[in-house]
Amino acid sequence: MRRNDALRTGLAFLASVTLLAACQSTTPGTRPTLPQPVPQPVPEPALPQEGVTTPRIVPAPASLVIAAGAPFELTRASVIAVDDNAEARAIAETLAELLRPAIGFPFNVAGHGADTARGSIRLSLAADRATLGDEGYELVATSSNLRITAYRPAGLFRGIQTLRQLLPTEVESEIGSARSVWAFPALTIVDRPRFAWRGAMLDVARHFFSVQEVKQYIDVLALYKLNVLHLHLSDDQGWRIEIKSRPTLTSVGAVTQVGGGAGGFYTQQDYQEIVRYAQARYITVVPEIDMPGHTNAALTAFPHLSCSTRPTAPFTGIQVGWSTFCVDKEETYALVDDVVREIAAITPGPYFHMGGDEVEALTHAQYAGFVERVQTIVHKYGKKMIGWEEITKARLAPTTVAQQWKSDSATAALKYGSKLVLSPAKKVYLDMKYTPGTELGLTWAGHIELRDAYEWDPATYLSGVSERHILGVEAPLWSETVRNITAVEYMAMPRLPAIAEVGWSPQAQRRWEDFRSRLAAHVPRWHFLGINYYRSPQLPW
Ligand code: TNX
Repeated sequence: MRRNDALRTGLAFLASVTLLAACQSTTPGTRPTLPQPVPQPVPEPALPQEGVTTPRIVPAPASLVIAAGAPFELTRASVIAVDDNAEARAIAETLAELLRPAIGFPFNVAGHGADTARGSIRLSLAADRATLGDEGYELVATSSNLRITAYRPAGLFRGIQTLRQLLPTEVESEIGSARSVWAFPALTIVDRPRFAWRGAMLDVARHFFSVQEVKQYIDVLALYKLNVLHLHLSDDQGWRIEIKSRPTLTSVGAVTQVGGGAGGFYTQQDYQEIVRYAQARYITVVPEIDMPGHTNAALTAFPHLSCSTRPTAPFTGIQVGWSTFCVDKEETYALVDDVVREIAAITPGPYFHMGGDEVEALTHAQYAGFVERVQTIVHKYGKKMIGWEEITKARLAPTTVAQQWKSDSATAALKYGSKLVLSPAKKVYLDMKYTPGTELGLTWAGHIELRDAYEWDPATYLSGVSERHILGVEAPLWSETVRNITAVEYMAMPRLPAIAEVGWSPQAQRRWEDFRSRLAAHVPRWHFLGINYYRSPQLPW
């Protein structure tokens, strides 16, 4: 017994040292030629190891230590015991609903203390674990049970995504699997995100996406622990959200899209359904109404507010920079007020995105004055403002966030005490082609293969911008060439999980060779989930 204990401790220590060594063995400028697998426990001869899966978690957890000894295994008697807390209970139900179809065990959700059966799972909220932060969790799996502890419910939700990835990929199947052993090595994971904002933006203006399609994208975000869905709700080609005080915005402004298709829009009820679906996955929706440029669709409804370089008419092309509100007309601000008020009222998240990009038809002073007035309106309705990096031409409030995308102009935000969200087009624009041969996508920021999206560090990307200035990272998917969710997934996968890891995992833990071997193990998961993807030659197939 004693010998065994010592052996276990020794092996756990060895495992963590090996993991560290795997992370540190690369000399600058050289790359390991072999994938660095997560260390495996030495199997104890008496125990069946067949069917035990190796942890391949994306994004990589902050710390993972494999313990010696028998693996954790789900059994027919496994229950999910949970605190007496409505949110924790809902998360337990979500987990049970994920596990039941494939595994076929009952997975009863029960009160705390009901976790005596071998292979049970306990979800607990711990008021004394503030160091885990809002989204962190600890997952401890032993041969007898598994416990996920978090400070906040969001941490429990992130923790069950890890549990899901620890289990064999067939767990994603909706029909019973033939597999009989659902096990993974005993281990301890302590994990929390590097950045508070880990986002994905979907452009529903250039092409419109149904509520169902947006939910499908949210499912992908949830699996990779992303926590912001930024919806680009208006652009020259279409206005995509109902504004009850301004019905023509949608009756006139939503009738088409790039290429001339039918377009469409979300009723406020549709939008709230998306918000609730995201909320249940601890994802914040950030609505964007792009202005003063990119406003042709709104201007087809209100032509007298147009100071554009061409007459307003439905637009189905992809050229940018030519449309603008007349920023010197008071009626423009009445429209903005109505829009911000109505959207703020149905948006529980703290942010309203005002766009602000690519305005070529205004003077510097006109543009800056407009941004400052919109900022006041956003504050009036209780939201913080975010805008593309161009907004740094204006005087910003310290709570305003600038979203970097093309240059270092965003750094001007720092003098106001504002923070940055980094979306460098060369790294994270999911609408860029992977290679010259990619059928979909644009090329203005270059080609972005998986490795390009993975290998960069937000804290060293812009000179003068360090970790503390950065709220997080976000991957935009502009939809000029992307017409449906299958195409969205083709452009997002596998790059989105790479960017999710950039935002979540400690920089010192990130190694390309290790990442690509972990991510390759997720592809069968995507097959079960019906997620489309680009077969990047950079993944070890
Ligand atoms: C630039 S990024 C834009 C979008 C386009 C995108 C295409 C940004 C703030 N503006 O209007 O859709 O390029 O990649």
